[in-house]
Formats: sequence, structure tokens, C-alpha cells
Amino acid sequence: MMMTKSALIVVDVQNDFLPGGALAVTDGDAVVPVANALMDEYDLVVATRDWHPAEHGSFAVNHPGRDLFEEVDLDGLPQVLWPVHCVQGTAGAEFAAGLDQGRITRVFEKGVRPEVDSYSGFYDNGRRYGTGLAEWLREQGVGKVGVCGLATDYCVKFTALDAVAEGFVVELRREACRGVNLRAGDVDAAVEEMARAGVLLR
Ligand code: VGL
Ligand code: ZN
Repeated sequence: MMMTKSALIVVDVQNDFLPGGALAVTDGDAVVPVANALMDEYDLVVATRDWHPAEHGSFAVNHPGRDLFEEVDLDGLPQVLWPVHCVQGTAGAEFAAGLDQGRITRVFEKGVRPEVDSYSGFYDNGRRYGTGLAEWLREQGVGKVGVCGLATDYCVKFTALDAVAEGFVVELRREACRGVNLRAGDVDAAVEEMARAGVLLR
């Protein structure tokens, strides 16, 4: 049987999702050393980064009269309105300073189109555009992926679900994930949803 490689997908470990950031995830900085340590367990490491233009449609400021965390229709899709975060080229969009970037082979950017958000590192929320991640992993001979990072109930969840849909064996590295929990229980529900879809919980 052909040997397949493994890859760790480090999701959105960026300053704006760390304590003090624009869309801070509680305890988000705790994932940095854990993610660094996990890199040793995989043949390859890739990262995604949320990489929005300032005019992005997920930002509440771009919807006059609407409130933060309200849900609106964005080009036909339900969209939670977020604070301005991870704007291309800003300090908030940089990877966490402690993240071992030397180990990251490729970075896949998402959320670059103003009219559609992208929680998954594979496809935007409307599945209109791919980032190239699935094709790249297959070209590298990857069959199994580990998923970690921020945030469990958004970008980690949708990345893991798409990885399953793309045919990879997927394991969630829970100790290297933290979530937003806009509503209490969101993170637990996200983990359950991933498990039901076939994501292995580790
Ligand atoms: C994320 C909300 C908005 C995430 C990105 O990385 O989980 N969440 N943009
Ligand atoms: Zn975003």
C-alpha cells in the first residue's frame, strides 16, 4: 500500500484572535506552544490566515445601523457581523509572535473577497472559491490531517468539516484549539458536530 503523509493545519493563529486583539478568543494564546509542539508529529505543517480587505462584508462597521454579532444576509448567505479584524497587512493579521513559522511550509489565505466570508481554510462559506489547500495537500501525498488553532466554533470547525468532505482522515487536536462561544455551549456543539461528521477527537 502506498504510504501517505500527514499534515498539521494550523488555523488562524493570528494576533487579532489572541487576548488583546480585535476579536480576542479567551485563552487563545494558550494554543501557540501546544501547536508548536504538535508540529513534530506531522510530516508537513500548513497554516491558514484570515486575510480581509478593510471593506469586508463581515465587518459590522460596513453595515451602517447594524450591531456587532448581529446576523445579516451577505450576498445570499447568513453572516455574523464581527469587529474589524485581520485586515491585510495590519499587525492584527500577523501570526502570533510565538508561533514557529519556520516550520510552516505553505500559508493559505481566506476571506479575501469582500462579498463572502470564509471560515474554512478550503472554501468560502458559499463554496464558490477554493483556496487551493485540498489540491496542494493531495499533491504532497497527504492522507491524514490534524486540525488546530482558532476558533473552534468557526474556522477550526469548518476547516475540519471540509477536510472530511475532501476525503482526508481528520483529527481535531483539541488541546491546541480555543473557541469564541458567542452563545454558551457553542464550542461543545461544534466539537459534537465534527465528531458526528467523522472527525476523530484527540
Ligand atoms: C474567525 C470569525 C471571523 C475564525 C474568522 O478564525 O474563527 N472567526 N473570522
Ligand atoms: Zn474573519
